[in-house]
Amino acid sequence: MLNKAMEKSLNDQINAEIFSFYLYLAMSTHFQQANFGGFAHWMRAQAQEEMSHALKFIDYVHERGGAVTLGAIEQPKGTWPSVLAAFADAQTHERSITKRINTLMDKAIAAKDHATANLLQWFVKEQVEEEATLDPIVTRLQAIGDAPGALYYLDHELGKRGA
Ligand code: OFO
Repeated sequence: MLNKAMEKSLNDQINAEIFSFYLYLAMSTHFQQANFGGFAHWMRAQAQEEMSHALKFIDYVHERGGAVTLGAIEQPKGTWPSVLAAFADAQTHERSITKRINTLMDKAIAAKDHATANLLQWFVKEQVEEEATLDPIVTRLQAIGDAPGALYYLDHELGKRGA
């Protein structure tokens, strides 16, 4: 059985994961409207991954006999002034999610909640991957600047992302 404080923290994280879904969906629609089909595809795949994170936490809370309470989701931004600005926002967002996961892990360890710590271990590893995926994209976009050829090449490349 989850303790109440942990149940609340996990519910907050479910909200954060759904916000992540919403943020990347907003970026995807923004790119689609800007005719960057590859970036739009990449962001949609990212959004789907975020929803799977939310569902993983939801399933876990239920498995532990806890209650899921779905709250309001903050409205994400709708437009970005450049491709770099959107991916830099994604990078900043992932770094903030990493901090959240680390804080959750600290709480699970302090509460001697080994099961939750075990679940969070998966997310610790996932955050390493998420940051490692975004960092080089942001670095490339910084190098590309406004060069349209290179931008469309990267758009094409990111459009090949699998699920
Ligand atoms: Fe982007 O990893 Fe979940 O939020």
